Amino acid sequence: MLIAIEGIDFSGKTTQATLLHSEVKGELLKFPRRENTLIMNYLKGEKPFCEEASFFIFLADIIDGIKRAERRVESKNELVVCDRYVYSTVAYSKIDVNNAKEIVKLSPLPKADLVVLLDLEMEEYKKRIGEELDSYEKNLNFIEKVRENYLEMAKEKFFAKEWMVISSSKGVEEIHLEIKKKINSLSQSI
Ligand code: ATM
Repeated sequence: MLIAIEGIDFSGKTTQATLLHSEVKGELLKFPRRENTLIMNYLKGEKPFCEEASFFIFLADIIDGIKRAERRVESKNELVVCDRYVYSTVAYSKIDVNNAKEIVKLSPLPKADLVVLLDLEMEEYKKRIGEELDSYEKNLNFIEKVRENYLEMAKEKFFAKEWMVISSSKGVEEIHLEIKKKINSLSQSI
């Protein structure tokens, strides 16, 4: 099974993905992969490629990572937990979002069995970035757009068997239990 944990920065994705992975049989994949120096350099502000190309490079990173975990993705008894998946590629896309969705649908990637969207409201986001606000403030409009893109995908149930939206303002344990409950109900219905 493939479970994607999604959301804007500071929404608690890594905490939830790690917690879930620690309790189930399977694998944890974090995208973009840290060993992908091309992407890491891009995220550091270097310009190894243009913004439009970034969509395809992030997508290629995911395709390669998922291909290597294919056997587990197809297994009913193992969970591949992704800390970000193609929903990030669409939500953060520097190309038109509708085109981005069409390209994802045409890609060789599997749909997630469940997407967990940890939804963080902008006011709470500003509080969580705290002293880093100055460096991020210029990006607030972009982050707001990313959040809207995520909520739109959840509404459309884009490219996944199930979506669940959970408020990031809930406690870590409460969110974790909600996710586990949902996965248990999905496993029983497979
Ligand atoms: P993490 O901090 O979760 O590792 O993600 C790094 C950035 O990569 C994140 N940016 N911010 N804020 C989201 C971005 N990203 C994309 O733009 N496209 C993608 O396909 C993925 C997986 C991440």
